[in-house]
Amino acid sequence: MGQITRFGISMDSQLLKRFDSFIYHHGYANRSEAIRDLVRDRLVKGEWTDEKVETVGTITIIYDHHQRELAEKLAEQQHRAQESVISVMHVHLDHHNCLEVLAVRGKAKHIKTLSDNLISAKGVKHGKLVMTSTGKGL
Ligand code: NI
Repeated sequence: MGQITRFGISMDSQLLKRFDSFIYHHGYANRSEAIRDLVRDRLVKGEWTDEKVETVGTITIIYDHHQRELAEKLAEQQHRAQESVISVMHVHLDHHNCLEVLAVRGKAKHIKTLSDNLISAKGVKHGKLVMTSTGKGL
Protein backbone atom coordinates (compact mmCIF):
# COMPACT_ATOMS: atom_id res chain seq x y z
CA MET A 1 0.00 0.00 0.00
CA GLY A 2 1.21 3.52 -0.83
CA GLN A 3 0.90 6.75 1.07
CA ILE A 4 -2.58 7.62 2.36
CA THR A 5 -4.15 10.77 0.94
CA ARG A 6 -7.25 12.34 2.48
CA PHE A 7 -9.73 14.07 0.18
CA GLY A 8 -13.27 15.43 0.44
CA ILE A 9 -16.25 14.30 -1.60
CA SER A 10 -19.32 16.42 -2.41
CA MET A 11 -22.49 14.40 -2.80
CA ASP A 12 -26.24 14.87 -3.03
CA SER A 13 -27.75 14.34 0.45
CA GLN A 14 -30.24 11.71 -0.72
CA LEU A 15 -27.49 9.77 -2.47
CA LEU A 16 -25.32 9.95 0.66
CA LYS A 17 -28.26 8.70 2.76
CA ARG A 18 -28.62 5.68 0.47
CA PHE A 19 -24.87 5.13 0.55
CA ASP A 20 -24.83 5.20 4.36
CA SER A 21 -27.69 2.69 4.41
CA PHE A 22 -25.70 0.50 1.97
CA ILE A 23 -22.54 0.58 4.09
CA TYR A 24 -24.50 -0.13 7.27
CA HIS A 25 -26.21 -3.19 5.73
CA HIS A 26 -22.92 -4.49 4.34
CA GLY A 27 -21.08 -4.15 7.62
CA TYR A 28 -18.57 -1.46 6.70
CA ALA A 29 -16.90 0.28 9.65
CA ASN A 30 -16.83 3.62 7.82
CA ARG A 31 -17.41 5.38 4.49
CA SER A 32 -13.71 5.34 3.58
CA GLU A 33 -13.50 1.55 3.59
CA ALA A 34 -16.71 1.29 1.55
CA ILE A 35 -15.46 3.83 -1.00
CA ARG A 36 -12.10 2.04 -1.30
CA ASP A 37 -13.93 -1.22 -2.05
CA LEU A 38 -16.16 0.44 -4.66
CA VAL A 39 -13.11 1.96 -6.35
CA ARG A 40 -11.27 -1.37 -6.32
CA ASP A 41 -14.33 -3.14 -7.71
CA ARG A 42 -14.48 -0.68 -10.61
CA LEU A 43 -10.74 -1.04 -11.27
CA VAL A 44 -11.05 -4.85 -11.31
CA LYS A 45 -13.89 -4.54 -13.85
CA GLY A 46 -11.49 -2.50 -15.97
CA GLU A 47 -8.84 -5.23 -15.75
CA TRP A 48 -11.29 -7.63 -17.39
CA THR A 49 -11.58 -5.39 -20.46
CA ASP A 50 -7.81 -4.87 -20.79
CA GLU A 51 -6.23 -7.52 -23.00
CA LYS A 52 -2.76 -6.92 -21.54
CA VAL A 53 -3.69 -7.58 -17.92
CA GLU A 54 -3.53 -11.00 -16.27
CA THR A 55 -6.81 -11.74 -14.52
CA VAL A 56 -7.83 -14.21 -11.81
CA GLY A 57 -11.22 -15.71 -11.14
CA THR A 58 -13.32 -18.74 -10.39
CA ILE A 59 -15.77 -20.64 -12.54
CA THR A 60 -18.47 -22.51 -10.63
CA ILE A 61 -20.70 -25.05 -12.33
CA ILE A 62 -23.42 -27.43 -11.18
CA TYR A 63 -24.20 -30.40 -13.39
CA ASP A 64 -25.76 -33.84 -13.50
CA HIS A 65 -22.97 -36.34 -14.02
CA HIS A 66 -25.49 -38.84 -15.45
CA GLN A 67 -25.98 -36.57 -18.45
CA ARG A 68 -24.51 -38.52 -21.37
CA GLU A 69 -20.86 -37.69 -22.11
CA LEU A 70 -21.07 -34.43 -20.16
CA ALA A 71 -18.32 -35.16 -17.63
CA GLU A 72 -15.99 -36.10 -20.51
CA LYS A 73 -16.88 -32.93 -22.44
CA LEU A 74 -16.24 -30.74 -19.38
CA ALA A 75 -12.90 -32.44 -18.74
CA GLU A 76 -11.95 -32.02 -22.41
CA GLN A 77 -12.68 -28.27 -22.26
CA GLN A 78 -10.55 -27.95 -19.14
CA HIS A 79 -7.65 -29.85 -20.66
CA ARG A 80 -7.80 -27.63 -23.75
CA ALA A 81 -7.55 -24.57 -21.49
CA GLN A 82 -5.06 -26.12 -19.07
CA GLU A 83 -2.80 -23.05 -19.12
CA SER A 84 -5.66 -21.01 -17.58
CA VAL A 85 -6.79 -23.58 -15.00
CA ILE A 86 -4.82 -23.41 -11.74
CA SER A 87 -6.90 -25.80 -9.66
CA VAL A 88 -10.22 -27.66 -9.68
CA MET A 89 -12.40 -28.73 -6.77
CA HIS A 90 -15.05 -31.36 -7.42
CA VAL A 91 -17.81 -32.06 -4.89
CA HIS A 92 -20.34 -34.89 -5.30
CA LEU A 93 -23.39 -33.04 -3.97
CA ASP A 94 -25.84 -35.95 -4.14
CA HIS A 95 -26.56 -39.00 -6.31
CA HIS A 96 -26.95 -36.87 -9.46
CA ASN A 97 -25.41 -33.47 -8.94
CA CYS A 98 -21.80 -32.38 -8.98
CA LEU A 99 -20.35 -29.02 -8.02
CA GLU A 100 -17.13 -27.98 -9.71
CA VAL A 101 -15.12 -24.87 -8.86
CA LEU A 102 -12.20 -23.94 -11.09
CA ALA A 103 -9.59 -21.40 -10.04
CA VAL A 104 -8.50 -19.70 -13.23
CA ARG A 105 -5.78 -17.24 -14.20
CA GLY A 106 -4.81 -15.60 -17.48
CA LYS A 107 -6.04 -13.30 -20.22
CA ALA A 108 -9.68 -12.30 -19.76
CA LYS A 109 -10.74 -13.46 -23.21
CA HIS A 110 -9.33 -16.97 -22.65
CA ILE A 111 -11.06 -17.29 -19.29
CA LYS A 112 -14.37 -15.97 -20.65
CA THR A 113 -14.22 -18.46 -23.53
CA LEU A 114 -13.57 -21.35 -21.15
CA SER A 115 -16.36 -20.17 -18.85
CA ASP A 116 -18.83 -19.83 -21.74
CA ASN A 117 -17.92 -23.29 -23.07
CA LEU A 118 -18.43 -24.92 -19.66
CA ILE A 119 -21.60 -23.07 -18.64
CA SER A 120 -23.33 -23.47 -22.01
CA ALA A 121 -22.72 -27.24 -22.17
CA LYS A 122 -25.93 -29.28 -22.25
CA GLY A 123 -26.59 -30.65 -18.76
CA VAL A 124 -24.86 -27.85 -16.86
CA LYS A 125 -27.69 -26.58 -14.69
CA HIS A 126 -26.08 -23.40 -13.44
CA GLY A 127 -22.76 -21.66 -13.72
CA LYS A 128 -21.07 -18.44 -12.81
CA LEU A 129 -17.77 -16.75 -13.57
CA VAL A 130 -16.47 -14.63 -10.72
CA MET A 131 -14.11 -12.03 -12.12
CA THR A 132 -11.59 -10.89 -9.56
CA SER A 133 -7.96 -9.82 -9.62
CA THR A 134 -4.38 -10.80 -8.98
CA GLY A 135 -4.52 -7.99 -6.41
CA LYS A 136 -1.51 -6.22 -7.93
CA GLY A 137 -2.12 -2.50 -8.08
CA LEU A 138 -5.07 -2.57 -5.71
NI1 NI B 1 -19.37 -35.71 -8.71
